[in-house]
Amino acid sequence: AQTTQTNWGELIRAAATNASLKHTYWPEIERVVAEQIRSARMGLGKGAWQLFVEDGEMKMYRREVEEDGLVVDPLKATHQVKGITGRELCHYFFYPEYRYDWEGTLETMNVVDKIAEDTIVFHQIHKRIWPAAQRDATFWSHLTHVPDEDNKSEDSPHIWATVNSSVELPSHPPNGGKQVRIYLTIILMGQTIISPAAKGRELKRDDITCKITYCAVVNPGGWAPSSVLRAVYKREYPKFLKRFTAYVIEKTKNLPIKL
Ligand code: 18C
Repeated sequence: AQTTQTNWGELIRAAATNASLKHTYWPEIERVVAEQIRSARMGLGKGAWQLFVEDGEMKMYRREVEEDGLVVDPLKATHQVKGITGRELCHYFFYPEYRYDWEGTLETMNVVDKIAEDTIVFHQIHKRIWPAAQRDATFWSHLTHVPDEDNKSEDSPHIWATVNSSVELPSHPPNGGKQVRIYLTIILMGQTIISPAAKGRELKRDDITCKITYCAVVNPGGWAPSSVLRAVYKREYPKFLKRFTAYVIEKTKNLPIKL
């Protein structure tokens, strides 16, 4: 009941930089980010979601949905990783300087506009999959954090999230080049759990676990054979989440913990 009352918009605004708040995108960013956090925090509910990948702590669920004959299956994944924080997780997902290190589907990535320290606009061209046309995407990305409703004590770490959502850019019209434009809405969210054993002493990486939720809806934008598309995402989503979390563990293992 508590969750339904939470004013996510207000919490997202409180975390945002002034430059983001002043930008024309802000009302949309606030709306989409709030909606994504709300739905990522919601459990799987009854029915509908089918488990299609299970690998240790990592679980991936999908709903089979088609729009105008195109597969747009929503994905919801949960994972748990020891030794990293939600903040660190979202840091490496958000900032462009790390993207080529972990994003296996990328051909090129360009920062179109750095609106603020917490909002960046990207144009990405992705690898082509035969026999479909190559895809590209234009989207804003916003990094935020909100208090953890499950753990309300003053000093408990915030939940961190990065949300990516498609946006039209006059400078990069869809289907202008040889790529077909895809449309995406994605959230990566991390909640840091601290072992009670760490109370009263210095925190070590062994004491922390990051509970991860990743949700994605990708509209392929144009023709792509359904069976190939479902086979591709079944391979790519788990590959991404495993590779990316391993990357964050590696990058942070000798750094001070950032809660
Ligand atoms: O969230 C992720 N990455 C973010 C930063 O890049 C960002 C980007 C998301 C776009 C992902 C969609 C890319 C599709 C392009 C085709 C796939 C190429 C595969 C290359 C294989 C070598 O938010 C992590 C993303 C994890 C990967 C998700 C794959 C989802 C596939 C969905 C299919 C949509 C396009 C279909 C193309 C036609 C295929 C027959």
